[in-house]
Amino acid sequence: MTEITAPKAPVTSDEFTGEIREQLKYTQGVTPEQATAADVYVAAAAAVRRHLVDAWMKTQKDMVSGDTKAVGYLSAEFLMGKQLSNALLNAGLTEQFEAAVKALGFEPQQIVDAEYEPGLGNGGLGRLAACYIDSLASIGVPAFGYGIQYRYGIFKQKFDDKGRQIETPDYWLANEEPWGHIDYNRDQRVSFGGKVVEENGRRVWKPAWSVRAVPVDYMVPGYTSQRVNTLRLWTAKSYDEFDLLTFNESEYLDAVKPQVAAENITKILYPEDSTPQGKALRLEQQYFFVAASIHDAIRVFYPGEANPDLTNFADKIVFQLNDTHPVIGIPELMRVLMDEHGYDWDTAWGITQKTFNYTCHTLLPEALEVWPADLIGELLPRHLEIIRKINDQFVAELESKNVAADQIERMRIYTDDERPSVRMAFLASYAGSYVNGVAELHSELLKDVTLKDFSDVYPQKFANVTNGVTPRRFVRLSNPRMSALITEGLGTDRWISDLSLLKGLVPLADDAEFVRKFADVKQANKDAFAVFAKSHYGIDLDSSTMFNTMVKRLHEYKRQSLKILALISTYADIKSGKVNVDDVLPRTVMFGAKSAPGYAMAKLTIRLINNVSRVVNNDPDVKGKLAVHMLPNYNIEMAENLIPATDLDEQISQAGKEASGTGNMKFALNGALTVGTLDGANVEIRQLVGAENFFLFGMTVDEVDKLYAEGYDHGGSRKYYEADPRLKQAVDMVADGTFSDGDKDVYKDLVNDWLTHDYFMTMADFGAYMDIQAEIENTYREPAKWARMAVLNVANSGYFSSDRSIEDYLERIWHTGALA
Ligand code: 26W
Repeated sequence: MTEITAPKAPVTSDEFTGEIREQLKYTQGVTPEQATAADVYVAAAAAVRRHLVDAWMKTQKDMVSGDTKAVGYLSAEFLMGKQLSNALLNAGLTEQFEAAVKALGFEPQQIVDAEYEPGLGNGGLGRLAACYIDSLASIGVPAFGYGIQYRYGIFKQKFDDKGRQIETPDYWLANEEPWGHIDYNRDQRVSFGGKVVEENGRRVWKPAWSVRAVPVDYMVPGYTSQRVNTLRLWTAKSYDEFDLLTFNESEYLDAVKPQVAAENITKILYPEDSTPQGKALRLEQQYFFVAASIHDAIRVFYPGEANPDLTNFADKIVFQLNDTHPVIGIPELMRVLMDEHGYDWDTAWGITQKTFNYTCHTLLPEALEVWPADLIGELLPRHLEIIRKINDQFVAELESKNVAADQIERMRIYTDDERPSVRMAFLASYAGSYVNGVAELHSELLKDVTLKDFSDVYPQKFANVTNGVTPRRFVRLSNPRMSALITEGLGTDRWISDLSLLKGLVPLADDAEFVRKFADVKQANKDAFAVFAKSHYGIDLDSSTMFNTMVKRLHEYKRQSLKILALISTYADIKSGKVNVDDVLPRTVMFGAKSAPGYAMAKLTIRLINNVSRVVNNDPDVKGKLAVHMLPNYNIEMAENLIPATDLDEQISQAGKEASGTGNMKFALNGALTVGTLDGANVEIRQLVGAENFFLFGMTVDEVDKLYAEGYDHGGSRKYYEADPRLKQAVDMVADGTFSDGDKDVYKDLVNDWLTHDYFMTMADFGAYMDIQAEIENTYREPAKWARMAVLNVANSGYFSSDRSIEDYLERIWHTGALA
């Protein structure tokens, strides 16, 4: 007998149909006959929301009245994906919904498709935040996600006739958005500019202009926990004319200009991923949401108190800083405690240190935000004073610990050169209680390299929490066929809230019948994706070929170039007859990747992939053997459809560059095998699923360092090009115009980089990458063996649930837990 723990329906199908009809009639004003799929979507969303309200209110009440510390997850990005299916699952209303929409004359998929995906994040960091708030709610930890409701999310990606990326605006709020509730009655004032004056021996900030921060609240329902948390995204509104008149004459003109532009603060998500822009507007965004959130937390936890005792603030809420983007919250809390609540420096410092922790999500030094001090001084003069004082205190502390002068110089939060700047990662590392990396290797490298000076002085601050992904969205919802098989195999569906139970599938890897069913599920998912690809992208996929996927942001360190060069090489070998076409394993290679709009090399790589795709897919010589597609606009919906349909996943970053990766976890959990380097969480995936069930290739971090030391990036790559005819041929084909109608200029920057610089060592790892392909193909030719390996990947990947990550945060960093 199968144990079912999924939430039970609170109402019958007929009752739920009635609730949707009520919404249609009384809120939307349409009859069921008039209702379109979009109407029914809005009505269903409102109806399911009503079922979550009681648990939402109870969670808030218990959070404030109880003594369980809450978590405030401060993040500039929350990449949530569509909400309806997740809300229905957690409310126990999926079947009722399906029956209801059929009764109204629709197919469930039509209604789900009517939702527009919000894109309020760039990639891994934003999606991780979304997984974490799902897990916090599912475990029952009281929590707020605090962020920004951008009016334009990540751009929509199209390709022009030359294969170039075209960005178009993502106006996701063009139609009714039924999930967010804008709460004008819980607004906050956020101020900027002006100056700091001395009044009665105190420093007093006289800002020049203010913005109204209005919260938009999203319910975050837990799975089977009866808890519903809040995602509070702030939107900027300008105050009215009356408010402007309170400024004195001389400041009026200065005041009015930004006031008019106030709403621009939350207008757009910066599409930059890993290279900070240093733009004033971005700092405004960061301060805007963090200042509003800190004031909001005080309002929530000290309701109605004019003079709250904030000495216990860190017992009420702990703030997790999701990368450096919210780090300006540190001087803000200091300012609030001192200037608004009258605490002295030391008391404020003690509270602040206990309240904040910092997660670093990168290893690229250029991705660590550094703000020019004069910019901070212009926008936030009081904060700059506080930062400088923190720096002075820090330097004094280091001196008292006898830290060497040159090390102190390297560690300064406020640099003392001719153009002083503020290093946000250093500020966070000093001011917070804990600093964590996002995978074991990454945390080690943070300690040994990126933040070595800090870990030497403050070793007890450094922790690891390996990333995770929510099994609700990325297994249960995205892969219903495999989920049903897992539940059948385990005899329970409890794995959805305790993913370590997947271990129970290990013995089934030796059960031929189970493995066959597993392979059938994969095939059905591939067939379904072919249908999806036809309707969404107009392309024909052959689902009898191996589906080989590489989806992630386009970045040189992730090495999409390595994959495309390998592909070109295979193509050339088939064309030249070097390999017999009958010996080629049929493959469909799919890429999905957005490039930052200003990242020339990444954009050129997209153009190359599109043109390789054009040439290969139109070449009758390789038909049925090799197909390449660059799928446009990679987003959560595409991930949910493509990952369960993938046989082979590419995680081929240069060792020591990918902090963790989370796509890698989603693929392993959905029964794809990984070809990957020893980087980020690949290391842990390989350890857990077993080296024999993972296709490892390429240099290690130490080998990479050794090559750099030999001067690789100053001409070292050419040696590899000269030595390996496969590599030479592939590079030459890009250079000679094979993929640009004979135009040798199009890819010359790319080719030139490969041959003279190649910072991420694509050339050096090419040989190893080609060699592993033979092993991959031989394994794939034994379907039962491949499927068995895939089963073992699923069975041993339970560790990568974001529930486990959150448990680790609770134990190692937050020191709190679930509500009673
Ligand atoms: C504006 C500058 C900027 C923007 C974004 C700097 C840095 C970032 C992020 C840290 C980039 C990011 O998304 N990092 C990814 O975080 C994931 C979640 O921890 C990891 O799995 C990825 O390895 C890491 O690249």
